[in-house]
Amino acid sequence: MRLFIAIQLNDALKRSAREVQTDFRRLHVKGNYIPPENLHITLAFIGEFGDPDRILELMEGVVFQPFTITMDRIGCFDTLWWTGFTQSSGLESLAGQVRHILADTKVPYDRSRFKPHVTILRKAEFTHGRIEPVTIHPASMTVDKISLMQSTQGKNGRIYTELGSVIMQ
Ligand code: 2AM
Repeated sequence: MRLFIAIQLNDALKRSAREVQTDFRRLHVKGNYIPPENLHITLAFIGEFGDPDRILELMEGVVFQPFTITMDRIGCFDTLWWTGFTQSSGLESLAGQVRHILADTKVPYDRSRFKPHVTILRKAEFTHGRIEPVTIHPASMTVDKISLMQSTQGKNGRIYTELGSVIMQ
């Protein structure tokens, strides 16, 4: 099964991301708009792995103090558009810790550098010229949970299912 470890967004962040998507639509930008239930921050992408319980067990070893993140920017990697965050040492060290635990136990994961972002639109196509949304209503949330997610292909796109999570007090 296709697995990744992620932070799920609270409603305020989902709302703010949706507003940016609405702005893209108003600017006649075509593409794959990510539905609200699929919005997340990936900490580590594992990919095909047969033993989710093993990953959940490893996640139990992650320890962090809950911290606040603020989503306040928009950017792109080529045709993939995202919303991003005020630099957060909490986020960096959480991703670092998750990845260390996977590396230490030889669980393969995508080693590309961690770039905290929420993908909101893939394969963007500017049909009326390249005018980009620039405003985002900053939104914050407390990160106190990490989730093991399974990605499957549904009829109308990817379905992400939370297989389990670890919550910090
Ligand atoms: P993306 O949104 O920037 O593409 C599920 O695919 C999640 O894992 C997405 O958030 C995706 O990021 C992320 N991811 C990271 N590395 C990936 C990879 N090598 N293949 C697919 N998804 C990856």
